[in-house]
Amino acid sequence: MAVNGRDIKTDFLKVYSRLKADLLTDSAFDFTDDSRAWISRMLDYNVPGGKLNRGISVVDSYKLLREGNELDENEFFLCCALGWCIEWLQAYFLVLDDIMDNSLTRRGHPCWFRLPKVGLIAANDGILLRNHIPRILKRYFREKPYYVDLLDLFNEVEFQTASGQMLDLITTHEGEQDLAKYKLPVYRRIVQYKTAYYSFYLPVACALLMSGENLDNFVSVKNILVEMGTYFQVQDDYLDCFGEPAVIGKIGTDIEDFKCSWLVVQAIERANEDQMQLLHENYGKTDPACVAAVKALYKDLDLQTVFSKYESESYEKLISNIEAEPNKAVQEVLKSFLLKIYKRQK
Ligand code: GPP
Ligand code: MG
Ligand code: MG
Ligand code: MG
Repeated sequence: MAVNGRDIKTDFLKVYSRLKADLLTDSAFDFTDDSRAWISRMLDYNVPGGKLNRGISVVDSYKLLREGNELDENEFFLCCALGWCIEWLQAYFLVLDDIMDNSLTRRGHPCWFRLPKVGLIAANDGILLRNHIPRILKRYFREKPYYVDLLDLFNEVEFQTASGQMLDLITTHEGEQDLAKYKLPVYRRIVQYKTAYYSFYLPVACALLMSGENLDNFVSVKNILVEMGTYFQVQDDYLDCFGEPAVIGKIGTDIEDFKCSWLVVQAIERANEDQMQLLHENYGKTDPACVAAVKALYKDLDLQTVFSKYESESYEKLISNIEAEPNKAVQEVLKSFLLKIYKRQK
């Protein structure tokens, strides 16, 4: 195993195979051939096919926190296992989010629930994916002094994400659709909870716990990561409309779903009366002509330029907050995370 350097993705994926094999031989359940085949296929379809940024960030962050001291094989494995727990969490969220958002594709393939043999079995698969995380943690971390903190961290972040998802969903309620409430503070609250904690804070918090740190001492780091996560979701919203489905691996549904997207918030801030009228008539409709009218309005309002400006301003602000952090290794962790997402196309 190439413990330090070179092809981390290959080594990271090897750990996936080991964790999957563990789960398929978990003695707490008496597997039949069919159930083992189902889980095997469900995991391969939903867990490893993404960018793996969140998972690999645990390994990268831990290495930086060690400031050049090489990781031994076991430490490398443990970092990867924690990284995979985040990828499992992500798979669980996405399987369910795609049902809730009525999405068509994910990572370049039909959403799991769209497969004819799957349908709403996907809801239970989501629950199973979620339950795999404490199975992995128990097997490899039970004896660690930070085991309870780790469990608590995953539980808290899951709670925050589900709460953010609730905010995302109840603002789009049929019959109560109201563009007037789509203002920036409402937006920021939704995305902080639904995306930022699990995508940005969680990987770094895992690396800190493994390094023996107390998370209470890293409040400013958490704030920076939550800000970075907000920037990441703004990119996600932008790409939902202006990204290339072949590149982002999914077809956007935010306009059809009446989402409180960063784009619609910006449009509402800038629209004149006629343009507001157009939004009221077309936002949240599945008719492709309505979707096209909203996209045309976004172009008229030059939201692509507004986004570019937001992107460079966020970057500058984040860099200056990072540079104010006293600990150099922590600065490096935060910068490496930011560089992974700055100007991303997918
Ligand atoms: C991203 O929203 C947020 C999530 C995937 C969290 C889901 C949380 C649950 C508790 C199910 P999104 O809908 O914009 O993501 P995407 O664009 O990838 O569908
Ligand atoms: Mg969603
Ligand atoms: Mg979605
Ligand atoms: Mg999205």
